[in-house]
Amino acid sequence: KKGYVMRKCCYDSNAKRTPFHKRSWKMFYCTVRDLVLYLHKDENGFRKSQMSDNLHNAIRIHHALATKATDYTKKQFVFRLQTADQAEYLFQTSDSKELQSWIETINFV
Ligand code: I3P
Repeated sequence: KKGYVMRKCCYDSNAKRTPFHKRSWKMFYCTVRDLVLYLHKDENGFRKSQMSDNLHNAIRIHHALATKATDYTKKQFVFRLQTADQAEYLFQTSDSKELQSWIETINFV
């Protein structure tokens, strides 16, 4: 699965609260491949970037959990992603169908 989404970091690995200046919403072109969610600036990011860039902009989704963020009321169509290493992110999608599709993709890979 691929597409543009907005991302907000809440907790870095080991449940460490993300620093204030890194908690803003930012748009990414996301690609799920081989149990990893890659985040790039646009569609060309994957092709153009070095493998090291890909690793840097990646969230491992093996043993991760995506759930509707019903408690986050500032935006619509948002899901929470909790990773195995205890990082936590919010992702805003475009509509309820996309929301469901991202959640299923992440949970069922
Ligand atoms: C953040 C930005 C985010 C906000 C976050 C701020 O500031 O305003 O939109 O999250 O709040 O820290 P900055 O742009 O200076 O990085 P919300 O949209 O969820 O309010 P937070 O500190 O409560 O995470």
